[in-house]
Amino acid sequence: MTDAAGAPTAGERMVVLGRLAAPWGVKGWLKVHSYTDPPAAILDYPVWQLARPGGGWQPVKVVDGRTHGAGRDLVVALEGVLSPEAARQFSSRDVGLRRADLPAPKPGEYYWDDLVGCRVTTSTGCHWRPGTSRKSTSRRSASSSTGIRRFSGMDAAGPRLSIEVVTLFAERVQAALAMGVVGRALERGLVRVGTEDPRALTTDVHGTVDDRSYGGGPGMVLKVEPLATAIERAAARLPAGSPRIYLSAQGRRFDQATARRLATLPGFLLLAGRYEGVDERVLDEVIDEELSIGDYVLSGGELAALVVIDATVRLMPGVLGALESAEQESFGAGAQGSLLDWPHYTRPETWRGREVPGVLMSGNHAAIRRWRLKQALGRTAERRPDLMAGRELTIEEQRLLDEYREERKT
Ligand code: 9D3
Repeated sequence: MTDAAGAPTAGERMVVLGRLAAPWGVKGWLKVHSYTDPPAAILDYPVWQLARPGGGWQPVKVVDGRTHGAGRDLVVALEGVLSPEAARQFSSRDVGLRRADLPAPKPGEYYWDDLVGCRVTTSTGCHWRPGTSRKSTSRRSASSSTGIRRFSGMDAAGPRLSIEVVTLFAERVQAALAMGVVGRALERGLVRVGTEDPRALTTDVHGTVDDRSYGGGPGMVLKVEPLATAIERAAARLPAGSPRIYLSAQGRRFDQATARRLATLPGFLLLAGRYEGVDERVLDEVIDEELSIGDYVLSGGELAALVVIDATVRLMPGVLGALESAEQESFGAGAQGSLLDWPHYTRPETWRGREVPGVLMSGNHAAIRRWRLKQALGRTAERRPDLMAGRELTIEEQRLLDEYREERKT
């Protein structure tokens, strides 16, 4: 075991755990943006290595720390750093550890860093390559890489949700899924999304997937074959019983409750239509359910499929950080029905003569919570009375809503 308190020598493999941000408060604390999973796991290590601006690392002791807000941010006190001025010198510097100082992962768990450059195959046949892209804001030296992410379920579980999309635009669907929260879930192997393109199954030289509508009129209809074959091939890659869902303007409206239901399934198939639609007999024969994402006309089902996947995947355990999920439960996706969000502000304090509401600057957390709940209730009642209709208000909520309306009048 290396001496954690000593500075690493050149050439030792370093793993970046996070990045120090701005000074916080008056006692020399600093904000930290953590890359570990969960974010607070960075606090499990009492001594960090701090990247020097000119290269190299120096050890620093963490004497106190806790989570701050609902993202990957924490606040910490470093030994010997007692004023905001002292803390400022540490801003914007990476913190990390020697790879050798990290604990051995449990069986079936891997550090993301150790897999970079490898091709990973799970027992269920899902392939991907762990990459080095993570936070666009983090700069990395050649000797360090991406931050530690303990990856589990690789041999035993495999992806917990398997999705297939049947579409004429398979590559564009895959490209759109590579972004953001869903892209990360795919990268981590929590979810897999396969695609099947009916055009690839055609036998004629033109790759014909559509035909004229019986009865006449403009617009083409997706042909029975090769669509049915594509659906059945995609379905064969899913767990038995996975529902087959057709996205269409005639479907039942997709909502958060449907996303919650889909997130509990081991798999589902989405059929994205094009042209005027799909031959009705395919729907009768191989489709279980029809969903629409709202009352407007799209050019095809692909964007709707992406909406359904995004809303569903972010509800799966482990996809969002613990703090984001907790926030989601207390608001958006709660069982009592949802409220609209409250207003958000960041620096500067005054912008074009507009001030940040004073209560948010007060440091009075009880008052801030009340203000936010009041805004959420008031805005929901004003903008989405339909959401309020299904909601029982507590005495406090009713009082806050009355206050909101009273303040609006003046
Ligand atoms: C004759 C009317 N057609 C429009 C010119 C009907 C029509 C056909 C195909 C309307 C839309 C589409 C394509 N739409 C979808 O595939 C779709 C969709 C939508 O348009 N709105 C909301 N949700 C969805 S899910 C799939």
